[in-house]
Amino acid sequence: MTLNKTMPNTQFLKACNLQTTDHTPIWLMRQAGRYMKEYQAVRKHVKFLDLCKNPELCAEVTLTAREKLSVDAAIIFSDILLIANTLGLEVVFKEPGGPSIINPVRSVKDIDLFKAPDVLNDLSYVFEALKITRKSLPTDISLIGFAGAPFTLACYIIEGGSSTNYNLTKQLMLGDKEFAHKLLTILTDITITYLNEQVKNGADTIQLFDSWVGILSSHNFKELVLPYLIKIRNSMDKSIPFIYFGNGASHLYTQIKNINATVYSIDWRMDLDTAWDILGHDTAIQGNLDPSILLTDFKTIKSEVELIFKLINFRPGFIFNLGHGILPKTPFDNVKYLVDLVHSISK
Ligand code: 1CP
Repeated sequence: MTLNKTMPNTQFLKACNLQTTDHTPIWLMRQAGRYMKEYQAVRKHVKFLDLCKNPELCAEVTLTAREKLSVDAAIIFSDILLIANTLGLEVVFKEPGGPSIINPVRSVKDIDLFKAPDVLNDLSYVFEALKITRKSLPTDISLIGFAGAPFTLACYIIEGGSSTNYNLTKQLMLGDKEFAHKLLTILTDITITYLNEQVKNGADTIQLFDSWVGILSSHNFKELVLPYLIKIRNSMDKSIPFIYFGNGASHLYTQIKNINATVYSIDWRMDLDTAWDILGHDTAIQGNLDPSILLTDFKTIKSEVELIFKLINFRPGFIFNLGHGILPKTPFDNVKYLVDLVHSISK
C-alpha cells in the first residue's frame, strides 16, 4: 500500500469521498476500446489476449485513452474474464465474436476439476501493468483497478460466453444452490486476492462490474449474490474507494445499498435523483448517461448532460460516467465533446 500513501487527493477521489471538487470528475467505462483509432492501430498487430497479457502495451493503451480524452481517471486495460485462467479455465477471444470459455462449468464435478488458484502468479501481468501505468500517470489523475463481480463471472463461466438471457446460468444456479454457492465462494475468494493485489500495485480505486446481475429477482439476489458482494467489500481497505456497478439493477437498489460501497455506478434506466434517494445520500453516485446518447449529436448530448446536472443540482459526490460502456460505433469527437462539456459546465 506504500504507493497509495504518496498519492495526492485527486478530484476523482474527492468526489468518491463526497468532498467538494473544482469540477465534476468524469471517466467513461470502456474508455479504451474499438471506437478509438489509436486502440484499433494497436489491435491491428496484436491479438486481444496477447494485448491483455503484455503489461507495457496495456499501460500504453490505458494512458493513451486517458490522455486523449482528458478524463479524471484511468482504468487499467484488462478484462474481467482473465481471472478464470487461474482456475484452469481456458478463455479464448473469437474475432468477430468476443470472449468465450472452452471448458464451461456446469456441475459440482466440473468445479472439483479447478486447478488450485495462484492469483498473484497467474495474473502477474495485470499487477505489472498497474505499476507501469501508475508511474507514468499524472499525480492528479486516479488509477482504477477492477474485477467482474462473482455472479457476472459465473454467467460467462457457465454459459461459456455471452448470452442474451443467461437462462442456463439461472437454471443451474437457482436449481442447484449447492452448485451456486460452491462456485460463488471460489470466485469470491479469488476476487478478494485479485483486488487487494491491484491496490498494492497502484490502483487507488476499485470497481466491481456486475454486468448481468439485473437478470435476478430481488429475493434471489439477496440470498444468492449479496452475501458475496458484502464479503468482497469487507475484505478491502476502507480508505480505498470501492465502486459497485450493477447493470439493469434498479429493482435491486434497496438490497444493493447493503454492500456499503463508497460509490454506486448506475445505469440510465432510472433517473439519477430517484436512484440517489434509494441508494442513500451518504454514498457517492457515478453514471448515468445512456451510452447510445453518444451515437447522436452535440445538441442532444448537451441537453442530456444539462438534465443530469439539473437533477443533481451540483451536489458533491457525483462522478460523471455512462450507464454502461462506450459502444464500439461511437464517434470519438462525441466522447471528447462530452468530457469537455462536463468539465466546463461544472467549473
Ligand atoms: O479489441 C476488441 O474487440 C476487444 C474488445 C474488448 C475490450 C476493449 C474486450 C472484450 N474487453 C475489453 C477491455 C475491457 N473490458 C475493459 C478495460 C478497458 C476500458 O474500460 O477502458 C474493461 C473494464 C472490461 C470489462 C468487461 N469485460 C466487462 C464489464 C463491463 C461491461 O461492459 O459490462 C465485461 C462484461 C467484459 C467481457 C467482455 N470482454 C470483451 C467483450 C466484447 C466483452 C463483452 C461480451 C458480451 O457481450 O457479453
